[in-house]
Amino acid sequence: MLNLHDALKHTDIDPSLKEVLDTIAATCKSIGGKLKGGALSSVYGSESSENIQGEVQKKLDVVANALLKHALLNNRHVAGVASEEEEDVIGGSDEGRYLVTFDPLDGSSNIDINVSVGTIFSILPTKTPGSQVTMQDFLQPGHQQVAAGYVLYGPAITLVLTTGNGVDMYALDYDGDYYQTHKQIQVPKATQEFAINMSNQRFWEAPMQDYIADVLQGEEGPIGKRFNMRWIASMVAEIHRILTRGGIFMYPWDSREADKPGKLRLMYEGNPMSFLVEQAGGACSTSQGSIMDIQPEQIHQRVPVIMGSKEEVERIEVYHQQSGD
Ligand code: AHM
Ligand code: MG
Repeated sequence: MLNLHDALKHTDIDPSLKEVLDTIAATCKSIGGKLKGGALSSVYGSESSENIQGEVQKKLDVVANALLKHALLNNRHVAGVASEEEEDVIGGSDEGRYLVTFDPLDGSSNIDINVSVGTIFSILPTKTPGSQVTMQDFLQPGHQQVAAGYVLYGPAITLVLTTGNGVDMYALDYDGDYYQTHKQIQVPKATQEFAINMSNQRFWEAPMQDYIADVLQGEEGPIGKRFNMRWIASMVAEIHRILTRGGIFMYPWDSREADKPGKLRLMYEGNPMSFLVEQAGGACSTSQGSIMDIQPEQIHQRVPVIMGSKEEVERIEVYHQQSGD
């Protein structure tokens, strides 16, 4: 079976980008090792600190962030990093050609209960090689990404990657190497499975409320088919399910906090997951248009997210267009 290193060797991507991907893959192996140790690794529980998002940090959020930051800043091809857990961007090598943004441990509420979590990453080109990076350098729309992926720490540790030429999956074997298990995966166009946190229903906009109400009516409603629902509260696990068997994942705009249009972050979650889903033939939307077309204004900006099987994403966009919202 082809390991990650050899699989990347057979592509025509820039060798320095391959080295960045190798660094991420190796670091995620260490993060996965800590998770596998569970309570024995002393990584359960929370820190007394809050991150820039105003969320209490889990111990493993801090550990995973430190591991990725250290490894990437020691890679000479990395010009800078931005993390969901860091207030500011951090400059790296002057000769670096790549910027890496990451959510070191997504789905943190699942750490202490031993349910799947993941690391999400996005790689952007440096616009100003040779000079110290600034926040501005990172503020590129998602369609500029040169690579994106995640590592799912589930029953198997799985790396899912795109470099803009489809989506491939790798599983971490006992020998410590990632081996390719799936090539060019495709999200089925139609689905009967949806994922949304229903407890936020009353805070959604009217078209989202209408769509879910119709979904819940099943074959007797206007959509005319019966749906199943899943909610793991771990975006990596939800997107992995969707890449594997189809479905739709939504964290839409809600009115809970005026300054947060949705919970998820554009640079660490919205863009990399959109790149993967679109590369696998799925669709992604804010409900008003493409996530990857958004010109970011802030590194930690939030975005409403609707992604997965194309037919269903398009249907939700129609609900919004018809209401004018
Ligand atoms: P995190 O990056 O702080 O872990 O938050 C992101 C996670 C997503 O993985 C998941 O889809 C969502 O938060 C779950 O949120 P909620 O607890 O509101 O259902
Ligand atoms: Mg996250």
